[in-house]
Amino acid sequence: MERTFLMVKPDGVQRGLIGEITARFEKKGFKLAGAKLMNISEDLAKEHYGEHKDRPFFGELVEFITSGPVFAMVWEGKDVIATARFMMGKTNPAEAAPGTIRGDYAVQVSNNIIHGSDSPESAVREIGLFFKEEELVAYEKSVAAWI
Ligand code: 3AN
Repeated sequence: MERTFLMVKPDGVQRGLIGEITARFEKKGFKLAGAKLMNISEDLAKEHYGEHKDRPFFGELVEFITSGPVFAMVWEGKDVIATARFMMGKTNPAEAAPGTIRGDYAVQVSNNIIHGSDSPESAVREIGLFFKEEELVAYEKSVAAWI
């Protein structure tokens, strides 16, 4: 079963959107495998966003993501990587469709509420950066047969 790494960013936590966001993925039919509220160190932020290190907004990005707690999660399910990205909406909230998380709750690209892995390789890398294997929980969910 596919896994992805999703994270409610500091703006989402401050605005009280953890419940609203996790509810969307639960109701969609995905299975939560791990979750924690945590502060991101500067080193972890730089590693996580390594692909953007030469972009002009890198400093701002690291400052923002370390500015307060984030809610890190691992979700499982069929095509969860692409489907979660679709549910998040486009990176720039101004272009994110209504009904998507960014389309409904965000205004600017620098504060766009949620992060989600963009490929299977990123998902493995990001899950490994944020979670130890023993923090992920394997269990049966009885509704799975219906989805
Ligand atoms: P996504 O988060 O949708 O995968 P990426 O990987 O292109 O988008 O960008 C990573 C993060 O960098 C975004 N979530 C956003 O917070 C930030 N970002 C992207 N473009 C800009 C920009 N032009 N100005 C400020 N921050 C940006």
